[in-house]
Amino acid sequence: MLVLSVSLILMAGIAWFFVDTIRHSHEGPSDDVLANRRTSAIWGLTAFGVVISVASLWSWPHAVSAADDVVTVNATGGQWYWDIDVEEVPAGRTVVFNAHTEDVNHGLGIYGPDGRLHIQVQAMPGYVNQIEYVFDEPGLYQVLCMEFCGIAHHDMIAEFTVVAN
Ligand SMILES: [Cu+2]
Repeated sequence: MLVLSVSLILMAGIAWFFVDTIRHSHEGPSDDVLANRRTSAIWGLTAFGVVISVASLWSWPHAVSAADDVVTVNATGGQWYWDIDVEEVPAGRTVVFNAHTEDVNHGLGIYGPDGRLHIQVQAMPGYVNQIEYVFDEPGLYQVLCMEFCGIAHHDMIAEFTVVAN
């Protein structure tokens, strides 16, 4: 909702700029006022873009916790399986998933006992993508593939259990 609101406000601002420019385009050749207005608009938008970029990217990249109580799970995808190196993870503790594949791109998606998607991360050959999560609800979780990767894409199902801590 916030993203939509900000997008609509920015689009309205850009639309106003275009309408205003078209309105003033009938006033004959460009004069100092119009040139100043353009210069101000360009510098204003540039400064605004820099502020928005810095503010929105400030917290990246997310540091993955290095604390001792972090549980690490290695999840390797392939056509067509998930190889998850744990069967149980504790609830209430940070779990770091190392997502990797042995062939093509896959998408690591983790669904809870209620069928809700909790987290997802792209799994790519040649990279280890990390995502961390704290499971609050014990139960059986499923790992599915979120990236169509071939004829048996739907068979990429693995499971692990979140146990009460
Ligand atoms: Cu896949």
